[in-house]
Amino acid sequence: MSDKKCPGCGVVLQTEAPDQPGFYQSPEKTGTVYCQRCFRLRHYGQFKRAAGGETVLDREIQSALRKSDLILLVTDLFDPEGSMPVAWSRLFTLPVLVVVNKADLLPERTPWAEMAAWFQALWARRFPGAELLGVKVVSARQGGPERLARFNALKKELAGKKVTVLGAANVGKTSLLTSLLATEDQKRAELPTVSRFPGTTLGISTWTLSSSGLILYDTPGFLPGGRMGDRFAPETASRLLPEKKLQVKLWNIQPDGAVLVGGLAGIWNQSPAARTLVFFAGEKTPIHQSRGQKAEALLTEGPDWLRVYGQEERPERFAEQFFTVQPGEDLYISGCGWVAVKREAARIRLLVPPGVEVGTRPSLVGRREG
Ligand SMILES: Nc1nc2c(ncn2[C@@H]2O[C@H](COP(=O)(O)OP(=O)(O)OP(=O)(O)O)[C@@H](O)[C@H]2O)c(=O)[nH]1
Ligand SMILES: [Mg+2]
Repeated sequence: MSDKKCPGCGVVLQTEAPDQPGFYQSPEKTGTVYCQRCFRLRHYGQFKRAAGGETVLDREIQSALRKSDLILLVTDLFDPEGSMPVAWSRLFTLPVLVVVNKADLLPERTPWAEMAAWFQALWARRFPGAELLGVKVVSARQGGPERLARFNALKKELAGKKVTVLGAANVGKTSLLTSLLATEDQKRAELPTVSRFPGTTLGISTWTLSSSGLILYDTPGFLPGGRMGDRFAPETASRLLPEKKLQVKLWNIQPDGAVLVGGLAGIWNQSPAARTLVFFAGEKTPIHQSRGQKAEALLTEGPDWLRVYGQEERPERFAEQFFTVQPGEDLYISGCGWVAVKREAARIRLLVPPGVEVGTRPSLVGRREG
């Protein structure tokens, strides 16, 4: 068997087992060969979840880390906590450059630079012992001349280094790598596969940017488990993520008023008076106002117009938690969105499927209006 890898997903190509990763059909084919799974994903948007090989993955990642000078940790602006889980401190055996991706999702007037300080503070809270080289805010989706300038600057900063690109699934590691490759003059016949589904990249692939002597190892994303999408099928996970913009709704919620998010989260105002709350979610996630018991019944029932999950994925139960959220703070629901509280502190009752990470934090956007 050859050890040639699929340039799309990084697994070793093979012609024997059609249901295993790396399978391709035309052994006589020369030039660029993608595996069948990448071919179908690239051409028809059809995604097949690959059986997990976590131990192999861990071993491969450790071997990439041993060859590297630094880690480029890709994080998702939409889900800072979900893309920086505390358990990852064991991986940070090298200096880490944090790249905050998907900055294009920010509301127009929000300066990108604010995000760097915000993520740096989150890093300090989560990984106090690890070495942080800096925080860069980028968008692999951004167009125009600014994009090239940003990625050229990043490339320059990494010049001559060997870098492992790490992060949670779907944060845009491969998109970022592709953006760096696009700064090179020479056009490549082979490019890695990017998709809206978590679990696209399956093995480690090595990419060299010869103009700057930069070597990048792209890696498969981890499923941290605390993100809402990690608990559902890839289609549902993908539907929860904003693609082009954040959905933002500012509402005055009466006492016992509730807001339901995608049939997956219920947020009740349990303060003695109305509260101004701002809801942030992906643009495909329905956000619906309701009240008291009726809201709870709707959440459990999950009618078609409310739910983002598939019929067979209905959560068996929801866990109840209570929070007092101060003005200038968010209540975040990892991988699903967040609620910002304005003017007065709000007492909130929250229902989400068990295991989803939730908590309060300094507001991510619009702090000065708080
Ligand atoms: N809005 C927005 N979407 C992005 C950006 N970068 C990547 N995406 C989208 O995020 C999704 C995941 O991108 P990938 O590059 O495949 O993510 P990954 O981290 O390599 O994912 P795995 O290989 O599954 O670990 C795709 O739908 C991308 O188009 C960005 O800067 N902005
Ligand atoms: Mg990838």
